[in-house]
Amino acid sequence: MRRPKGFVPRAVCRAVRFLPAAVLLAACVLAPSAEAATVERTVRALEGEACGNATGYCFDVTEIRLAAGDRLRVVFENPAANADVHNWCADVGLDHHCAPAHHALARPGDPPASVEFRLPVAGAFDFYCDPHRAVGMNGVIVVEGASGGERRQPGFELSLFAVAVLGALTLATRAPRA
Ligand SMILES: [Cu+2]
Repeated sequence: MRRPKGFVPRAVCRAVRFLPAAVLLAACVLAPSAEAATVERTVRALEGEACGNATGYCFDVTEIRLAAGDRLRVVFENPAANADVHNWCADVGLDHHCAPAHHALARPGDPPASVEFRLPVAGAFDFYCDPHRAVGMNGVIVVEGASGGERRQPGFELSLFAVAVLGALTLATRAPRA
């Protein structure tokens, strides 16, 4: 069979016809792939009257809220005005996250120490200063459930994209004969 001038195989025409739909679908699928947020908080150790409690030990932040899947970055400071050593640690499941690392202690006026980790599941997780946990230097990380569908794993979106492209190609090649 002779092909007329300018002939483009039908399957290619159909594939091209479905391309905008595939691209649109892919865009919809990939757009909400908003990387989980990184929430940053500076937490300072306080001593004395600033705490308003009997022991005189506390943090200036007692509650940190974020969504499941988010990363938390805590910058911990032990201000030079303090007299004691402190740190900031959190227990998440079996993991201990501390600033300074490994449950080390920061002296007054030490440079800020930071720690960053992911909160994979909803729940409430204690944070505390190792030496002063029992005397008021503590707080809680409140992790709320992820908002619907916006915090999927990248692999999930990639597979949806692949399904979208395969679907478009299948439709293109299966279109009825003219
Ligand atoms: Cu302390």
